[in-house]
Amino acid sequence: MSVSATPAATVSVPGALRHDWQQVELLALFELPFPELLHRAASVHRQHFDPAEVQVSTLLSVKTGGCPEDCAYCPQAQRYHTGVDAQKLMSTEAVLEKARQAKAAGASRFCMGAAWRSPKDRDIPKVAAMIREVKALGLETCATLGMLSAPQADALKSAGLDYYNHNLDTAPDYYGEIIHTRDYQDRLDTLGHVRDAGMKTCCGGIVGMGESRAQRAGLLLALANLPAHPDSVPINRLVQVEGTPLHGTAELDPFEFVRTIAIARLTMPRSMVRLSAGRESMSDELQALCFAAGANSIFHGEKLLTTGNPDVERDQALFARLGLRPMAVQVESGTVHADIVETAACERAA
Ligand code: SAM
Ligand code: DTB
Ligand code: SF4
Repeated sequence: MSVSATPAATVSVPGALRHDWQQVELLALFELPFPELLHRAASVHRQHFDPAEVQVSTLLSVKTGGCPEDCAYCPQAQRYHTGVDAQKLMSTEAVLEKARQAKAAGASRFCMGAAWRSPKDRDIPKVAAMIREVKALGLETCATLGMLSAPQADALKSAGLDYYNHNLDTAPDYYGEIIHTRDYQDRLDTLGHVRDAGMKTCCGGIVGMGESRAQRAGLLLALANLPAHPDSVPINRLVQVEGTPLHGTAELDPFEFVRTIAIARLTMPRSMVRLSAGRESMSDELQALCFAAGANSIFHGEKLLTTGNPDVERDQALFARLGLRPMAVQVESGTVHADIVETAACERAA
């Protein structure tokens, strides 16, 4: 099959910002020969970013486990027996200590996650205090706390929150297989409140949950056709946790994962595409293919929320081997460089 046999994939101007993607176009991209898809994604990546730079975020679970929702992938849902114990919201001082460590270890963005369906109004001042103090360290701030009302979004913005993470998780037509305790529109509403409050959005999903290729395209379509492309797009590969309904799901073909990254890059050219959960079980070669396909962000540090992530030494070695460096960020107090970078540079020089 020649490349020109897929006209829908060739007519669009590469790299242009569009919000009118069609399912047929995304499917045509998925069907491109792998080298052609990578070439297109890598070309678009270079129009907007330095392909040697990777944005580095650190995650902290500030409120773990005991969640009332039924997300079929999630180790923190109370109803599944996964061995994750419910804990209370951490103190601001304990969060700050972790944020200082994350900064020293090279993170430029610190993301605080809570296993809530949505925060209670009485939680907001506590989270706002964390946000204010983490930001005062010179880190970009991100939070993921579940559904937000418009006033809650405004309050978090006033505390200095830069990003709010809220994922669509999967395609609209697969969503009902995964979550029953909130609907797709609830997620779109929260994202609307976050945008209206003036915060940046971090929004992506999970692949490898048994969805079809058309449904992976449907997730990317829903993300790319949001009123504004998310500033960050985390693409998670399912971390299978014993006790969750999705434990035992057939593994996604790694090349299909790379295709998903490439099409996220092509359809949301200016967004940070984050190689998110699931990296621990990826080979260095698979991660390298993802960076070549346009991924330019990672979670750094040995833990995600409750599950593992590559250890710091492995990431430093990978950055050094691939010639990647952490992306600098502009914060009010100046430019911050992540030092996974410096370590990698030192190792190269040695
Ligand atoms: N409770 C809040 C919510 O659901 O919005 C915030 C935390 S929740 C853990 C954040 C995201 O983590 C989920 O939307 C999902 O995309 C991702 N996630 C959770 N468990 C995962 C798993 N086992 N594998 C991959 N991603 C996962
Ligand atoms: C996102 O999309 N992935 C991160 C972050 N946003 C909050 C969470 C991944 C969680 C993986 C399972 C765990 O560690 O509990
Ligand atoms: Fe709760 Fe979030 Fe896990 Fe769903 S993904 S069960 S809302 S912590």
